[in-house]
Amino acid sequence: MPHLSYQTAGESHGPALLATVTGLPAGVRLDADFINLELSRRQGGYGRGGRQRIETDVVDFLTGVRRGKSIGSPLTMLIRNKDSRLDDLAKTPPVYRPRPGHADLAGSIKWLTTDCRETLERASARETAARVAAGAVARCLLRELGVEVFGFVRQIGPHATNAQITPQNWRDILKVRDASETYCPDPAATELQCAAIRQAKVDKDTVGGIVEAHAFGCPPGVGSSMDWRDKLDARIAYAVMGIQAFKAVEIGLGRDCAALPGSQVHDPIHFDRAQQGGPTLGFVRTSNNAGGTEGGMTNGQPVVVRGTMKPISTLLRGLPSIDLNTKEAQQSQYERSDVCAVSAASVVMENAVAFEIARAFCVKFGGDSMVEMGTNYDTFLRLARSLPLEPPEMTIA
Ligand code: EPS
Repeated sequence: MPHLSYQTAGESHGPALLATVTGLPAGVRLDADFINLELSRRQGGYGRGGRQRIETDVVDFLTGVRRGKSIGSPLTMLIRNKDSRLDDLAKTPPVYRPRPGHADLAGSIKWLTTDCRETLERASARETAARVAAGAVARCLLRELGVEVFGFVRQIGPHATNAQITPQNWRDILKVRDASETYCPDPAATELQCAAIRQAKVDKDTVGGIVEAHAFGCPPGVGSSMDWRDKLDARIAYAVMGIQAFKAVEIGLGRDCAALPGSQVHDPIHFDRAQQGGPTLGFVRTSNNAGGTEGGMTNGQPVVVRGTMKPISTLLRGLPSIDLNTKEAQQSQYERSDVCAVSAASVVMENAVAFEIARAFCVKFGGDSMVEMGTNYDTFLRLARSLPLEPPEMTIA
């Protein structure tokens, strides 16, 4: 059986974007409204450019679905681009002055052309719409197993929130996030973030930030420590670093663990019989510095991921660059873009993280249908709750 996987296709100004999800069990209820809501959230956020006023991203299921449920075959989704003009030379002219920070220079050399457009059309963050669609499909599967993923903006420019997210409060925090123009669950921080974006626009500059995703409801033991390629934290890091403009990823305490002693980093283990029926199986922690993963596996605590997005590399005022044809010094070219896309990036990361968690669930509890997968999952939980399965071996002194 193939592993749950996805591929995207499409250029920013081509006719459409495509996402193909393979390895999805049959019988997953595909909530088109939810998928489209995630797509529209990705289009939003303070600081977005003119493109989002043109597009209304919605999925068309082309393959793999019958009567609203997956049927086990490759699932293809199409998102049409209204601003489709790739072959129109007047509307999509060549780009000869690469933008520092963008894929322009490296791509042009790689594909032996001086026209950066051939690279930038695919490198554009427009492609993330297809990734959100794939991640939202994965979340439809995860929901059937009681797993929810919540993403938000932690910081834009220097303005951060110190909101604490827990399994108990995240649904309330989600409402505060949804009321924020920057998707930050903190009205005071939102105001400062919007002001920073406004100032960047005046300065013809751009701003980056930090986004965070929390996954709730994962039991211990999803992922693996047997092979580095199957470590869940490694897979998540790979997926997050694959998002346009991301320069860092952290799990839990992340790089802050470097300065602290082990006694302040590692999360003490307790057993709470009252919580045995829940996804933690009763193995609770007084902190979650590990961000829900130990040894590449979930440990029953929320999976906590942070990603850092650099400021967008398309600046209205340009940056020192060259003309690739003449090699003469020139300011980099301006293409319509966003001043800040950190809010959109929070939606992209939460869905990209969800996909990796769903993938690991399919590896551990896999089956050809959701019924089979659900049964495997329940069996695992039952066995894990009845540990030890055999009386512990005693050593005789
Ligand atoms: C984007 C669409 C693009 C850009 C942006 C993201 O549309 P256009 O190029 O037509 O304005 O606004 O792309 C980038 C940030 C980039 O690096 O290329 C979208 O739909 O998210």
